Amino acid sequence: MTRSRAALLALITMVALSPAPAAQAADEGPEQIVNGTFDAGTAPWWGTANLTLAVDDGRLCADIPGGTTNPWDVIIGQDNLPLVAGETYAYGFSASATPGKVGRALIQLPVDPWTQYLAANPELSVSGNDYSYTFTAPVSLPNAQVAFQLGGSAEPWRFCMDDVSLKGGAEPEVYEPDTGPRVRVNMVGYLPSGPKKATVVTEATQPLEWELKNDGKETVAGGRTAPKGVDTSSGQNVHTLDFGSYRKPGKGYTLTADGETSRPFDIGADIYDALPADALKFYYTQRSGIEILDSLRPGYARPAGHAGVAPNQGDVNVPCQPGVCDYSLNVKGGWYDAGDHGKYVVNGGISVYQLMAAYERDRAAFKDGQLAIPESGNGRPDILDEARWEQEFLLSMQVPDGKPLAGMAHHKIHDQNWTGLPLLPHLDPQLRELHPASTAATLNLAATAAQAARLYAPYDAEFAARNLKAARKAWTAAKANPAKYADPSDGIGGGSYSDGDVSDEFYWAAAELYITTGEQEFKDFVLASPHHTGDIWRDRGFDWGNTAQLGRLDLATVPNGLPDRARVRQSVTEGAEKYLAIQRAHPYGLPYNPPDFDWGSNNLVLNNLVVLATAYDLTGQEKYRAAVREGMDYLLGRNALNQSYVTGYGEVASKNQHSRWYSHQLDPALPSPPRGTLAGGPNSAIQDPLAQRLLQGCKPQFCYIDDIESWATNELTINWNSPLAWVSAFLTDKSGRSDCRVRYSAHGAWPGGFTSQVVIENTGKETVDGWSLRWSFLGGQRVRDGWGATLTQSGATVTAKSLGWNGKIRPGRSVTFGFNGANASGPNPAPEVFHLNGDRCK
Ligand code: 9MR
Repeated sequence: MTRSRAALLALITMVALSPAPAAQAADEGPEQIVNGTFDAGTAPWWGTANLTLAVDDGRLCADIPGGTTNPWDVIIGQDNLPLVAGETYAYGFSASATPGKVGRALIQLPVDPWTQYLAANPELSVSGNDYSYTFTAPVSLPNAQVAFQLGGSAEPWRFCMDDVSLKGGAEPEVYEPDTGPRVRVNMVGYLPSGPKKATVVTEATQPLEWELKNDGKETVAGGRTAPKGVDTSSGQNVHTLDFGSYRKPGKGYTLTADGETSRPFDIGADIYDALPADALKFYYTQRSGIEILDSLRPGYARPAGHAGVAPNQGDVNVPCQPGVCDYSLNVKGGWYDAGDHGKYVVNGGISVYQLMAAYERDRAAFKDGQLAIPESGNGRPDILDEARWEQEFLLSMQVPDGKPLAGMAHHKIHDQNWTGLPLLPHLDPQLRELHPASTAATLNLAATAAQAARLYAPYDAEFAARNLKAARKAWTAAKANPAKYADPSDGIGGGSYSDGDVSDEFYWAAAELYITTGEQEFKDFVLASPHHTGDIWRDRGFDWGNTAQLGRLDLATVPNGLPDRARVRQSVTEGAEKYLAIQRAHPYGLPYNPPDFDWGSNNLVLNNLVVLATAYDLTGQEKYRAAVREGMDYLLGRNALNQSYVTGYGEVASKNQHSRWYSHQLDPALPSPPRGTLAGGPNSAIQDPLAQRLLQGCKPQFCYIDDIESWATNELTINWNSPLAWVSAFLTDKSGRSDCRVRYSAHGAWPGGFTSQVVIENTGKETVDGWSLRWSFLGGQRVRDGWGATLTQSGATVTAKSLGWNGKIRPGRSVTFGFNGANASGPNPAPEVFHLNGDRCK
């Protein structure tokens, strides 16, 4: 609010649609405008693309461009004001114009036919006046719009306003989420051999009886709950119940306790089987620069976005922001980041990394044809084709040779101004711009390109080599420009993704470059980095701005020659122990529990599950796998809101995530987000106006609303679906642990080739009768010919099968086979993970 406001009460233009007493009553009603005093900046006020809103001396001011034709060519507004039919409202504001002008003040329907409930033409003066009006709402509406139409002037002028107030009507709606039955379960289900826990919201302080019923309503198990007191993340008094000993697969189970019956759930080994592909299919409909085909995604077809066809202005020839560079780049393709049309190298990086990491964890799980994408059937795993769509974009963001900062990567490319919803990508008319190069973006490129270099080597040597070259160039450029930070205030038209500490990105990039090349420079850098030995396992989880964990996880799991590798692997289990302790103390089984939940908290939960899952991969200890399984329960319904955060999974699931093209909530002709889309989830900071209106004072788990307008709690993004894909692939990994030990040794090497010997030892008590041993090569190694086994190779995955005479391995005995192979360039490290007859050797 301005402190220098004239006390003068000027002549008031009245549109009095109701008698004075009602006006007084309305005046005393609740305030409907959010931040009408601009004490909290300009949000949630918006302006048309030709405006920059700013707070000046406590008022909202803007320079109004000249040369426009219609009043609506320049607008400042606020959305989502609730109106109640028959109620009278008092509307007021103060405003000034330099030079004086007549403005247009409207309260209206926010969409065609733009019905106006109040329309006034205030005469604005240089010294400023106060204006007030009353009107009676003819309809009830959850989302009326306050608009100041300021266009139509040949000359530019300056507009300022303050103390915008709309009072009256019903008390602002007290939002009460429908949380359904008080017994909270994973609505998708439980794995037969996994933990099975539920949470009961109750006032009881003593243990309660519980019953598990099958779909025939027969009680099949029972017990007593464990009171846990008040949970800080929800403010609820809760009990937990454990029915883990019941393992019989079936559909439609329910749990009853305290007179409440949970929503139904299944018990089955296959409950997550479709989730990895669904989580990954999301990326195709996020693609930029390519037509989305109805034949591949029924209901989601749309023309190519930003492919150089009007009204799009990009992305084939994108200039820099003024003063940033003197060239333009073709940066077509990639994935749209989220519900916006922006494409960001920081964030694209962690997303594509996690897809490639899921593949690197278990190559055999990912096949050609799984994702129904245009590249399906090309003989390469679809997950690599999908990741490549983004990786090609990241490569295109590198500053060309011969230009200042060559080798660095532009931080991002997006619209000049924020656009409204809905807006299909191909209809976006905004100017797109390249933003300055940043060290963080450059290191994201170096890391993912180094990772791509090794993963694509078996499929496409040219692409692998192109990535390695780009990675080296990016690394050198980042070393030369180690502190070029993205501007945190560069958040108009796109997110800022700024990060003032890139030492973790340096570590991640060095780790990937070292794993891929084995070279001393990267090894030295890794060993000297504080992130190599520090406790990097933050409670809040890793994310786009905290990436040291990505390097540490890969150094632990991907074969490499680090001298302290055992310690690195051990450090992952230390992180896992931390998350396990948080989960065990949490009555909703959540391995994440800061006092305030972060933006995108669901992805942080998943990233903590990635650490737990990696600890299981490294140690085979069941407690870590059980923790991953239990953590998933939270995302699929065992939570304070009793809802699943994955579209299409569970009886009540997020379906209105913030997006400009899956905008079904705003336009029934458009689709909802696809099955398998993760919502960002509870966010204590509730930055968007809808959440601010409805969720004020929320306990962390309640800071969420499944509404398209809630961009702070309910967006979808490429870096949130990526850990969902990773974790769900882990959950569907059916391989157990097998009593075997494999010794893989090099018996000879020559330029371009090698001979390996493999010994399989049966460390168990049962005779193995017929064996099949599977592993993956890290480099581009190829098996040529072998002895003692039938060897086949598909991409990076090699399978060795016993012959008639050596199929039996008795307890304590071993068999040996060998082969000649061809090397690719690079270190070609020996494999470390072996599966015997489908189960991983301990
Ligand atoms: O996910 C990002 C979150 O960590 C930040 O706190 C937030 C504010 O900078 O931005 C989020 O990212 C958004 C990005 O800036 C623009 N595209 C949508 C992203 C998800 O909301």
